Amino acid sequence: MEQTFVMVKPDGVQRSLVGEIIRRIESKGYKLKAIKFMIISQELAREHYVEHVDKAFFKDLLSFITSGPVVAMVWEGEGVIASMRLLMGKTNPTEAEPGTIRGDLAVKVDQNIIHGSDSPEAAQREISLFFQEREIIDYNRAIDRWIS
Ligand code: IDP
Ligand code: MG
Repeated sequence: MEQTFVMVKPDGVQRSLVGEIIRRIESKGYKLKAIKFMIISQELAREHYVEHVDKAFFKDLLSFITSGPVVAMVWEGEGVIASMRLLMGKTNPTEAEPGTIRGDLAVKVDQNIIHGSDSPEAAQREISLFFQEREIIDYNRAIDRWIS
């Protein structure tokens, strides 16, 4: 079953939106596989955002993402990688549709409260950056037969 990496960024934690964000993903029907409350190191931040190393905003992005605790998670379900991107909404919250997490809860592109992997390759890479295999939990839910 497909898995993706999701993170409530430091602004989401500071704004007490962790529960609201998890509620939306849970309500959709996806299954929580791993979760960690942590402060990201400079090294991990660089590695996570390596695709943006040449961007003008890279330095600010690193200081932002390391500025406070985040909630790192693995979520599982059918089509979860692309679907999570839809639930999140566009990168720039001013362009994100109402009904999406960013569309409903954020305003600025550099404070857009949530990260989600953008492809199967990114999902695999990011999951293994943040989690060891033994931290990803296999379990059954009684409701799974109503969802997948
Ligand atoms: P994504 O988070 O929707 O995948 P990316 O293009 O991968 O968006 O960019 C990573 C993060 O970098 C964004 O979520 C946002 O926080 C930040 N970012 C992207 N573009 C800009 C920008 O133009 N100015 C400042 N920060 C940006
Ligand atoms: Mg991205």
